[in-house]
Amino acid sequence: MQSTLCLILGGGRGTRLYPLTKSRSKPAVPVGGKYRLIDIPISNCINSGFNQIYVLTQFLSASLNRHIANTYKFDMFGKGFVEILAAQQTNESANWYQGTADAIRQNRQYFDTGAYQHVMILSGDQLYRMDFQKLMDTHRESKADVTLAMIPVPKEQTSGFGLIKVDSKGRVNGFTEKPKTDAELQPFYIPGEWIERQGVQPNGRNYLASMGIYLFNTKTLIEMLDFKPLATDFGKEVFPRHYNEYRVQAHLFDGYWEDLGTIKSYHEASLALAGDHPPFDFHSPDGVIFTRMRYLPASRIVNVTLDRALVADGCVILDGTKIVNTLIGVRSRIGRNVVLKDTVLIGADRFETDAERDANRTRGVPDLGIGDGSVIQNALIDKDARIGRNVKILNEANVQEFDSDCYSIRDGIVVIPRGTVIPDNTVI
Ligand code: ADQ
Ligand code: ADP
Repeated sequence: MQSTLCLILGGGRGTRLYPLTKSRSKPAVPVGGKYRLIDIPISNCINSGFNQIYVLTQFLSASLNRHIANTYKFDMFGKGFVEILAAQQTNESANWYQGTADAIRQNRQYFDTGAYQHVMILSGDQLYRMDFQKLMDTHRESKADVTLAMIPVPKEQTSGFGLIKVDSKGRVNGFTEKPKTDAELQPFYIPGEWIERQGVQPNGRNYLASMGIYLFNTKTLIEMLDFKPLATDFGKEVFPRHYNEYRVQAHLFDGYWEDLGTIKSYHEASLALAGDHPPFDFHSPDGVIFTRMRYLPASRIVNVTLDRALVADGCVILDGTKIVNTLIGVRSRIGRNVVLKDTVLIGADRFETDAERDANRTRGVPDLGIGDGSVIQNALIDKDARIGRNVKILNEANVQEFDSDCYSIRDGIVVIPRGTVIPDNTVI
């Protein structure tokens, strides 16, 4: 009875990533030009030797199902499986998942079987590469009931995380979720020497933030989930309640780890992939990130200036275009004399034929992709958008938040939702 079940939290309502989550569940959100968010934690599990995986999501989406079914095939991974568990009305419950602990509790039938000694709970919206065997080593060596993966962060970044206090051996003796004031934060200061003793350079990072990655003994998980009043959330309730009576251990991680849960963090982390020495490297030889094979042709790039660009498969980029610090997703078609700067282009689901493009002309509809002469800066263009000719997306008024049928603005980033048509000469 040594096996470990991995449960990936695929996302609540996904409101912070809206409008990327307008027509898809969070795990299905594209990332890195050709992957989906869910590929990251699943690949980490598989690369760490954990291949029994459920993805918990709020609604069944055909595209997520298809992606998982086509990518993670049984015969590739031995006795493993990757399956989706969508919140649904059952005899026991008529509710959507109310929070992380509730989502896990509603699926206890899958781990409360006697077959799994450990349950590893992961978030579905983070970009990182981690060997979970090391987490397991810490868990075993410290004989913990539950082990939390922690990353050192500086004070400025503490407000979005669960923070811990630890004793000299790394046993957790304090937990607070998203402290709001300095007074709340103060007891969670960790001396640099403690962090250094764990083999990690603190570099001014004196707080330990929970990465939302938890390794439980199954028995402990069940006890904590059954504890009354029933907890909805791990960070808000389960850990603050139980760190005292159980052996809760911290496992330190010191690699790149970024939460992609908001438009701003998604945009920033995506653009970082296009830079020199990207902090997360899809080209790394260890830890392949899996995704669905698409059999796309290589990209055709005519007379184009590219400076810090990540270009996925199947793109066509035409004459006179200039691309700076930009991520270009699968099947993107970019016209002539276009300027793209600090922009994430998610791509398209299909290629248009010449005949379809002729028909677009007759109907006065722009082609799929970006039309000639358009200038786009600091934007996020979702799949299958049709951006006309000479469109300007510059947000010159520097609007921070806005919503309309055609576009949204989040933290100053203009987001064009999936399938939107932006007519020629539009200025945003
Ligand atoms: P948050 O990221 O704010 O903090 P939360 O919204 O609970 O936490 O999300 C954790 C993960 O669970 C995300 O992947 C999210 O998409 C998913 N999730 C949330 N609600 C869900 C639901 N109802 N059904 C299915 N999945 C759901 C948490 C911890 C902090 C920690 C940060 C690290 O609470 O302590 O520091 O994660 O990012
Ligand atoms: P993405 O992963 O970016 O959505 P895919 O390459 O998976 O793109 O799919 C491209 C298009 O083909 C999408 O419109 C998708 O819905 C469709 N598609 C992919 N696989 C299938 C399938 N097995 N059956 C039907 N449609 C599919």
